[in-house]
Amino acid sequence: MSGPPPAASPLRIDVVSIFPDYLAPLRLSLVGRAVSDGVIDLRVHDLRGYAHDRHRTVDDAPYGGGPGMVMKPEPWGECLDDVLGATRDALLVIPTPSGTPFTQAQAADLAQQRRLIFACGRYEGIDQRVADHYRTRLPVAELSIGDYVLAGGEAAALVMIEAVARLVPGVLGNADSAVQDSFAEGHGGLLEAPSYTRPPVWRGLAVPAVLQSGNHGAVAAWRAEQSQRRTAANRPDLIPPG
Ligand code: JAH
Repeated sequence: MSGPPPAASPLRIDVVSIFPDYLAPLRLSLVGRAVSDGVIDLRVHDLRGYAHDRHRTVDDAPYGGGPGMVMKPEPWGECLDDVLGATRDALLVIPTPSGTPFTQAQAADLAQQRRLIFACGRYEGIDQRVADHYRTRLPVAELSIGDYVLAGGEAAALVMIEAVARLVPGVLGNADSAVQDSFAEGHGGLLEAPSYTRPPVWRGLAVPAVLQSGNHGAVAAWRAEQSQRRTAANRPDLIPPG
């Protein structure tokens, strides 16, 4: 079947990693279809291709001592210079547990960019001079997807790219756009009410009667109450101070 025509100006996403195969899931599902359709121009780069020695070394011991290894700046500089070319019209994203929080609002911001470059570190992270140098050439965002430490930035990049991609025009179908709108509004910053589908009774558990009543006002009121209860129970930090 013929898909939609390629986007006039696709969002270009470059990802740099020493494990380029880690980004293979970006060829699947929703993001994969956007790539196949030309709505997203995805390019994955192997940082090791920019190492110089026979062992393709990309790491070294940390100045000041301490455990683990740090990614050397030179391969990153040569790789990012190559990926960037002459452009400053890009945002460089560095996933790191020391970054500012990645939120839905951040995802919406990233979806407005023409180009995103994800620099995925491993070991104890990338020599800080890489972020500091590129900040003199283009916007750089050191972003955290949550308060836990991963083995590298790749899994965080997958998360951020999926969250961004579904906000890019032409990635979701029309049916899903409405869903996206309701999430964007975020129920006034509260969690979603639970969802149900057929059958009406499953393993003795009934779908709440109000959802089958056809009374749209009653459904909306029930969902608002469920949102409030769930948010209070699971995310009290999201409840506005009263
Ligand atoms: C770990 C480079 N916020 C989640 C997150 C993001 C990145 C990393 N860890 C956690 C990470 C090691 C090296 C990045």
